[in-house]
Amino acid sequence: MISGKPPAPTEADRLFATARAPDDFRFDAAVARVFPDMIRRSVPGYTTIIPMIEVITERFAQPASHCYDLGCSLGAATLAMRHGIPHGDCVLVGVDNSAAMIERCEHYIALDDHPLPVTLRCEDILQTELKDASVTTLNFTLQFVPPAERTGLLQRIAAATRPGGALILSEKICFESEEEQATQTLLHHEFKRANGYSDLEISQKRSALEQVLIPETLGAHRQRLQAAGFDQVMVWYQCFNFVSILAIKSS
Ligand code: GEK
Repeated sequence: MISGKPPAPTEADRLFATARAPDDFRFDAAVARVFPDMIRRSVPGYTTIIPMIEVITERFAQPASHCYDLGCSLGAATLAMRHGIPHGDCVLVGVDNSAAMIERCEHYIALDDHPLPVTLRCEDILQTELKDASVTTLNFTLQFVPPAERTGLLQRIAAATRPGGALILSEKICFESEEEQATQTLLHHEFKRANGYSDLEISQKRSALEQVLIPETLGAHRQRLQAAGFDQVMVWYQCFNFVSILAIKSS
């Protein structure tokens, strides 16, 4: 039975509701406060992906291994992993470089009564020591890592992963076909409208993310994961321009 409960929205996201000077998006205290509401209303499939991380973790977590949630924000995926890990001797680590996120994450982890300890680290995932891993999650985090650093990070994750272990990689993607790009973007914006965001909110958020969230094609992700050392790479979820990939290291 799926038992992890992600942080519930307490404050509505109105951050882009009024006209503001153009500025790059940052994971600061204002974003951390509204984050549960923001991510549910902005990322198609997020509310399905989180409970499925629990299911996938249960299948791939190995006894006495490390499990990592890289870019954990408020700990939604960390909590899903905690509830999915069937071994009491696993080490579960959540990492985020936003102090505002980690502070709130500590609160949500403390509210959850599962006995498996969680170690939270406020640091850049590019600096995180990774070892003896069975499950690693990058749930909409890699897209914020500078493109030139992505290969090195995935190589380090693959090298740290035990045979039979897995990486769950969720990302916003872009498309080679201009037509598909236009249609999927339109559908994503319709999803946001249906969730109560105005045209002003959608366009201001889009501009703020332009230099910060750099999506890549599914083909680029597949190729890099295979080159990094994952033997099976499969899309297990897609909704519009958002996907989640399961990458398994079999040898
Ligand atoms: C969830 N996984 O709810 N090092 C550490 N953290 C980083 C880095 C970095 N280099 N770059 C970005 N972050 C979460 C959602 S949100 C996705 C992840 C989104 C962190 C950043 O501070 C933020 O908390 C998170 O990655 C991305 O399942 O907002 O679309």
